Amino acid sequence: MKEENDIKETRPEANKKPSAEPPHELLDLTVGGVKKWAAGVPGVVASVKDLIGEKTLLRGGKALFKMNQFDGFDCPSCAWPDPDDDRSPIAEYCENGAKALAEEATTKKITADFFKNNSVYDLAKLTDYEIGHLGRLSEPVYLPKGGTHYQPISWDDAFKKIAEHLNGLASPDEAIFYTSGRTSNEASFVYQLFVREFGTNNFPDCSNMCHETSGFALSPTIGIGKGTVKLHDFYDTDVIVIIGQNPGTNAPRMLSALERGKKKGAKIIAINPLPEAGLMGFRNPQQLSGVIGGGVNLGDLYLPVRINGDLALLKALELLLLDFEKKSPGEVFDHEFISQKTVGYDAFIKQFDHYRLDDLAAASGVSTALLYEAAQLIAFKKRIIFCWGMGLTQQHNGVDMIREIVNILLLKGSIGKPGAGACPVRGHSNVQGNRTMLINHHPTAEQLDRLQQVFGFNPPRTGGYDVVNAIKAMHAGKVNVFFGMGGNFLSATPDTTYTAEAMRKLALTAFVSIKLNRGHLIHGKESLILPTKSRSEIDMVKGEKQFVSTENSMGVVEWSKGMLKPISDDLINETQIVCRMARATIGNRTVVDWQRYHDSYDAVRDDIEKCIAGFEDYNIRVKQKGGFYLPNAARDEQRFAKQFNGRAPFTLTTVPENTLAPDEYLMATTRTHDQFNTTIYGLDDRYRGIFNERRVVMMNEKDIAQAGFKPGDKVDLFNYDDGIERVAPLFIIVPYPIPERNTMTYFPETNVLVSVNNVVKGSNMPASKYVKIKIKKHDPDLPMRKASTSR
Ligand SMILES: Nc1nc2c(c(=O)[nH]1)N[C@H]1C(S)=C(S)[C@@H](COP(=O)(O)OP(=O)(O)OC[C@H]3O[C@@H](n4cnc5c(=O)[nH]c(N)nc54)[C@H](O)[C@@H]3O)O[C@H]1N2
Ligand SMILES: Nc1nc2c(c(=O)[nH]1)N[C@H]1C(S)=C(S)[C@@H](COP(=O)(O)OP(=O)(O)OC[C@H]3O[C@@H](n4cnc5c(=O)[nH]c(N)nc54)[C@H](O)[C@@H]3O)O[C@H]1N2
Ligand SMILES: [Mo]
Repeated sequence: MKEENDIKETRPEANKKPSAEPPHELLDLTVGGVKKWAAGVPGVVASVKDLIGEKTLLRGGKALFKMNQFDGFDCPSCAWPDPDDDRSPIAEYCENGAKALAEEATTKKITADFFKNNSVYDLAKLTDYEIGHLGRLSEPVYLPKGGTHYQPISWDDAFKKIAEHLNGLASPDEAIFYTSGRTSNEASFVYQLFVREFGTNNFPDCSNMCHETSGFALSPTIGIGKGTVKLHDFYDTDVIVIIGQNPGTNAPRMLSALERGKKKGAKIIAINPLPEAGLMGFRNPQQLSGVIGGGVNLGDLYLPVRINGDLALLKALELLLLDFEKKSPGEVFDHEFISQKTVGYDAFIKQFDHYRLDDLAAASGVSTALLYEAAQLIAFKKRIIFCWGMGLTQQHNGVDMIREIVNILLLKGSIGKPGAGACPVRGHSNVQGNRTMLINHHPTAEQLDRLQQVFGFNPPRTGGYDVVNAIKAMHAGKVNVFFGMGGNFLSATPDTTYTAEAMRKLALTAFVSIKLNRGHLIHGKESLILPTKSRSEIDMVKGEKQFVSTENSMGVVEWSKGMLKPISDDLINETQIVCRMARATIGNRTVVDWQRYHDSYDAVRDDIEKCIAGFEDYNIRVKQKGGFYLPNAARDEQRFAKQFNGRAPFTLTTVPENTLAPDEYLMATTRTHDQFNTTIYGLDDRYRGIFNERRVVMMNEKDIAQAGFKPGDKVDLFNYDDGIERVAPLFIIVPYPIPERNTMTYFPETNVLVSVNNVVKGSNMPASKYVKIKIKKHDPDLPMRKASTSR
């Protein structure tokens, strides 16, 4: 697929282009012990310190106490739900929510003058941490063809440029409209409406790198691509399994729910190649006992699965459960549920004639003794919740893994009843809402019919590009315009060198954003950066304070009202950006009253209600305390897949053969405790005991010795997928309790190693947690991206 010169970009002659990667330079690593506790005093101290560090203590501090409150705004960090009833009067937030708020509440800002003094090339020499800490974007800027510096542009002229480019395309499918997961329901709805009226379904979105795998796995089995539990289910359950997810860092408020469940007797099983702090113990910062010590031991059982060993592990559990069932018929499996609510049970059970526990245990990397303990914890319990995250969704066979989880839930009848079910833990705070609002490259015919009935235009019927296909289409020259509603497409996506080439081929890139990021520096021939309001800021429209709404990980739609003064008077909210772009582009042929939406979000919500099921009386119910739940037939009625008359099928999967060459390792890319995706809050990964360095590769001690390395050695990482060499130079080896032949690194630094063709079967997501790498002693002659010298 790639040509020889595709890889040349990391060679010296290419250094004249702005760097698509953070500088290849090391800081000053220190290594402490792996932590066994999450949150507690250091968590709270770290969050307050962060706000002070951003000189925003007053601004941010005031806002913190409104975050996730009934009349406040939705935390911009993760999608974990807020309690339906009793929200902490002190604060319903966590350390990482506070960091996310500090990021956007900063009083620092970037003006057009700043861009005049700093070329795009020079800005790209900064680290991602430095770029993120330059401050908030405060006015629209434009990079002309051949230009080296972004320069000021009026909003009207910016929309005119976009309109010119879009209207000049040979086909609407030559434009791509990306969405990150912070965009509100209201802005998402008008966005997809404009893009569909313009004429394309090219909606790559961050779900295509996140939980697309979950949706793809769940829809055909349980009939809905979303989870089936409510927060309350965690408070009264028997077993919670957390597989491939790191709640202590990425959904810290989940720990309070685990703590509550645990106190009522729930057992927690953690399945992860790393003994993550949040899976082991928790000190609740919102309760006095958590602040002064105490704390709860969370994990009852930790299974150190090998990277990608999960399918074998889940099958081993099923095999053991079957054994228990044979010994105590009817006590382990829920036969009434199986016969009434499922199909395919006999074929499913039959497959186990061919599996041996020892083989499955060996493939999973977990001992038969530990597997037996896990099966025993589950076997005689009725209420089981499975939670999962990127550790599964970003595996090449992630769809199978999630369907295997569904198989277990079906065997146990543990779905669609209190204290039980499937819980994909979503990422971005409104990523689930974006999808519900039809930001989707493959909408269903019914969804499009509905749009047509309500609005009268004929929406495009052919599917559009997802993230991976968008990159390939841009690279192949089939696309000319990229519009990004938030996010950092370049740094979040795989195969950085290839993706950068793809972006550089475009005629126009336009990015709506609150902060500058590297993605804005790898641009098309012309480029626009359009600054918008953050969720915590007041949104006045025609003298009236507006609110938006979002949907959390458990399908609750709730309002969100900003309360901080916007950082600049020249910011336009996302809904109005879309309305003005629509008017500029299709104003003379549109059937939609964009001015109405521009002037009132109530009007947007009224029309959402007409188009999308579950939003009846939207404007009334969204104002109720705690919002409202969207319907979920799997959860509420045990009604599953339509094509099986409401039953759920068991799925037959196969255990993959994972062969590695003698000098190969599997690499999973993950987040530190100090980042939100590509936004780097700080340089520490406190719970993992790794400080002041991101270019590290975590390795098993035995592997380090066997390869002739020592802890602290400098190495280069290579990937050879598609027959080409990808290199990520200059990493430091950190010995870590991780299974042999497995390694862990941080993204976005190692995205350069992930082939655009290394995808999850079915969902077409990048398999960023299944990357084959080689590790070689650092070669000082390797061409490298140097950091800015002015620092
Ligand atoms: N503070 C903060 N919060 C966030 C984010 C953030 O970056 N920072 N990001 C948000 C977003 S968009 C998302 S999607 C979520 C992501 O939240 P998570 O799903 O927790 O994402 P990751 O940190 O990528 O990795 C999850 C875990 O997978 C494990 N893992 C890796 N490979 C395997 C494997 O083969 N098997 C198993 N069982 N486990 C494996 C890793 O050790 C890690 O503990 O968090 C959201 N919340
Ligand atoms: N190797 C590897 N790659 C991964 C992952 C991984 O685990 N490993 N995880 C993947 C996952 S799960 C995800 S979700 C993607 C994330 O992909 P994205 O969502 O594209 O990336 P983010 O880093 O979350 O986007 C951050 C940017 O969004 C902008 N922003 C923040 N708030 C707002 C707002 O309110 N409005 C607007 N318009 N802009 C805003 C800021 O300017 C910031 O620079 O990355 C994926 N990439
Ligand atoms: Mo995500």
